[in-house]
Order: sequence, then C-alpha cells, then structure tokens
Amino acid sequence: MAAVTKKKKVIIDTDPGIDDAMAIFVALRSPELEVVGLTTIFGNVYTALATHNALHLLETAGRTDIPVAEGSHVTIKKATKLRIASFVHGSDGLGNQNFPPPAGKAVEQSAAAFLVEQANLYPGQVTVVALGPLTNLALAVELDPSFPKKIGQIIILGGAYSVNGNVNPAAEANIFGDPDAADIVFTCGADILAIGINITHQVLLSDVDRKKLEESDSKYARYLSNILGYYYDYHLDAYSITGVYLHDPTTLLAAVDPSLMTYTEGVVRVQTDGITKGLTVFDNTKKTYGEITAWCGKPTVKVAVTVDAPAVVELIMQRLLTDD
Ligand SMILES: [Ca+2]
Repeated sequence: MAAVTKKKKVIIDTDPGIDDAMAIFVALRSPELEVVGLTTIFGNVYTALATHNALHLLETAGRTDIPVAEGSHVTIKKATKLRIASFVHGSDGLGNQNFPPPAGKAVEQSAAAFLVEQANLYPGQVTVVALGPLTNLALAVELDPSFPKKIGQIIILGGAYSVNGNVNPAAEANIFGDPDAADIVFTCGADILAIGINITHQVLLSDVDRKKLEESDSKYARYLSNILGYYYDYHLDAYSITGVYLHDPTTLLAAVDPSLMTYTEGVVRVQTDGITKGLTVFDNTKKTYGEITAWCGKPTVKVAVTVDAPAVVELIMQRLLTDD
C-alpha cells in the first residue's frame, strides 16, 4: 500500500514576474504541496497587475479553484513611490506576450487578512513562500500579533548574505522594495528561512535547459518558453550570461525538499534608509559584543548558505516538462 503523506499547505506571496510564473507552475506540479492561495504584491509589477497575472497563471494551469487575495498597493510606511522591475520582466510582468485578461477576480479579503485567516484555520500547518517584497506579511503581523506563532514557516526569497545586492551593491530587490516591512518580518519571531541571492545566483537555467523547455509538449514548458525570452535578454545585458537565475522556483523548492539546501541560524536586521537601504545584515557569530546592538535579543532565523544547484535545476525541469 502506498504511503499516505500529508501535503504541505502553501500560500505563495508573489509579484508575477517571469520567475514567479515558473515557481507557481512548479508548486502546482509538486505532489508534496497543496497550494491554498496566492497573495499578490508590487515588485516586478504594480499590485493590481500582479493580481491580474496571478489569476491569469492559475487559469492557464486550469486551477481556478485556488483563491487569489490582493495585497498592499503601498509600502508598510504607506509610500506610493515604488520600485517596479518592468525592465527585467516586461511591462506586463510576463515578457510582453499580450495575454488576454483573466476571467476571474480576486477574493474580497486583503492578502494580509487571508494570511491571518489561513494561519488561524490551520495553526502551525501553513507555509508561506514569499517571492516579493514583504509588505503583506508585515501587515499580517500587525493585524494579528499571534500570526508569527500560528504560521507554520515563512520561506523568504530576500536578501544578499555576504554578497552584493542586485538592485545596487547593498540591496536585493525584494528587501529593497519595502525594507521596513522586511525588518518587521525578520524580527517577528516566526519560523523563517531566508534564501538570498548568494544562493539563487548559483542556480542558473542554461540555454540547454531552455531548449528542452522549447521542445517539450508540456503546456507549462511551452508557456514558459514564450515568456522567458525577455528574461534571458535582461540577464545577457545585466550579467553578460546566457542563462537566467531561478530565484523564485529555487525558493519554492525549499518548501518541497528542504534537504536541497543547508542553513545556518542567527539574527537578520534590515537597513531601512541611507545609501545601504535594503541591506540585510546577518549576525551568526557566537561573539558577545561589548555593547547592546540592534541584533541583541531579537529572534533568530535560518539563512541558507549552500544549495545543490544541479539537483534544484533537475527537479524544476522534471516538474515542468510534463503536464499529466
Ligand atoms: Ca518574485
């Protein structure tokens, strides 16, 4: 008799986004996961378009049973001037493919209210995979101070640990998008696993992998082949590489198989202003500093330090190359 394993309940907080699209498809194709909802946030696109794209991706996958809850249109400090990465993902967020508008709508509930509701419905059982700026999660913490203890785990794509950022030398894009929210989330006391670009810059989808996607009959592979061109062009311009970094799908796989990475534990604080705005500073030393620091007494989080990159790429490809 086949072993009955319980699926992990997952909410994906997302700003689709070409690699978000890939992560969402990998999640839907992973028997280990039950995607209970998508929540949306600004980042690669503005929040309204992120919602539109989340609905479109679920319709593409034939999974309109999964609710989409729209997130904040402003940062936690109510800033309306946002950093939007349309130059990475296209002005539509999905490689400028002129997809038809989605038929469905987001639920009435806000993303933060949805996150709090699901954490209360299934205490300790819901994993949030956060693939954009952390505003919705910070709002959930504000809405319900018990949220950090009720949520199962928060897996964050965010930060640059002992490496340069990708917005500027200091900051990674998701943290830079709302550093105040990120600092609230990193210090909220939840079970947090952070995956920074020191990890995701090791996971590259090569031209050979791209060709396999293009030659596949899978609807997911075909869809992604069409939208990936814009992302490849950006990587060639920005990094002089013929491949793309798999930030979001790599982070999603930490929910599928945590053994693909190793972690170390410590306190992460986020710089919220100045030229290093968005910098993540991870204290995992055993040192007792001679003074009280801003890291003292704060809850620890896990930060990924190594990744089995070939295994991650293989698993992503395996999930996308079939659609049965
Ligand atoms: Ca994203």
